[in-house]
Amino acid sequence: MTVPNEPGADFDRFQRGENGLLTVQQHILREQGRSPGATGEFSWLLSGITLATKMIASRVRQAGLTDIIGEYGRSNIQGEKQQKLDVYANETLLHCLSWRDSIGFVASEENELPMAVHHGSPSAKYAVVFDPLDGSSNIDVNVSVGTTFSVLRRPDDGREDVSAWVLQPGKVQVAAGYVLYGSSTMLVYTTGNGVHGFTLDPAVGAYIMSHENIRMPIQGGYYSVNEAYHNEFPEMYRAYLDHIRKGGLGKRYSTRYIGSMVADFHRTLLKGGVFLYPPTAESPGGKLRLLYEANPIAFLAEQAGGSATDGRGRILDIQPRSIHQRTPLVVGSQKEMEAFAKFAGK
Ligand code: AHM
Ligand code: MG
Repeated sequence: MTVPNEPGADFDRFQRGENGLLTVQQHILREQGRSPGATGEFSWLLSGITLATKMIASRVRQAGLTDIIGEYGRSNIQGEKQQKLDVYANETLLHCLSWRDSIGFVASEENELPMAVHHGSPSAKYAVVFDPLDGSSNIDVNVSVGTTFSVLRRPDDGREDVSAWVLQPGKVQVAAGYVLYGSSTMLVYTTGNGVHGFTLDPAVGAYIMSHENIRMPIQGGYYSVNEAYHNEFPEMYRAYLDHIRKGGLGKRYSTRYIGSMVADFHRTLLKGGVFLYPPTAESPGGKLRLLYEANPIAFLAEQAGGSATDGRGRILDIQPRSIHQRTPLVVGSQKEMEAFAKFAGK
């Protein structure tokens, strides 16, 4: 028996998510449908990230109840003490991504070297780099943490070494994003076609579209930097911050600094403003990692109408030399970034 469509029924509106029920998986499929020849591999890859981050979110939510708070007893490659949740988050992402045969290599903040997944296979088309739990020193005090990720395409020049796969400038990222484990859990991602935000509905276990096509305000009202290091910042950063404090951007600013880059950036993305992690005496090359922290954040910022620099040039133009390379980072709205460029002599 055939069931005729009700006359006038507009089923497209369901696919457009106009009923407020578009999941991230549906959104990825819809985005993918725009590129001819898309095979579905990419949405399967991203579903590895969404699955892993839902598992991480669940652990983060139970942090005070289970024996998951505190140090793991080892340090990572950066010499930083690993938290138990860092280890859980890393292993969960590695586990979920290892099932995706479109992935050739993965690289994590928590592992010294990238890991080969299916790189020998002709169907392996992507490398994924991530920080499994950014800002994890905040876990013990119930403050937001996040996961950042960046997806890169297999080099098309036949080079099969891991450096060629992973050490690519941010401007060629295929997709990037973060998950913020905050008062709610949110996934924010881009594939170069705008920035979209999804909130995890814990009752159904799905990320539901909550922020479509996020645009950063042209100017915000917050600057975000670790003021304790002020005297160590290079002169141009100190002069820029003084300029903001003295009302040089035409309004009174407040300061906000959470100490979790994902959370500090998320506020900057939605409310505008500027987030800075300049060079310091302890980290003269900056603290944040280029490949899996600065690059995804810079890609998102540019897609939302902002920009990101290392104080010398565009973050996304930097050719990485090593996997855990650090960089200074200044990211924010148009007006704040234009003012910074003047102080940076650009
Ligand atoms: P992590 O990857 O080891 O967690 O370190 C990165 C974090 C960022 O989330 C945050 O912006 C920065 O470190 C805070 O550092 P500081 O305490 O020096 O201000
Ligand atoms: Mg980290």
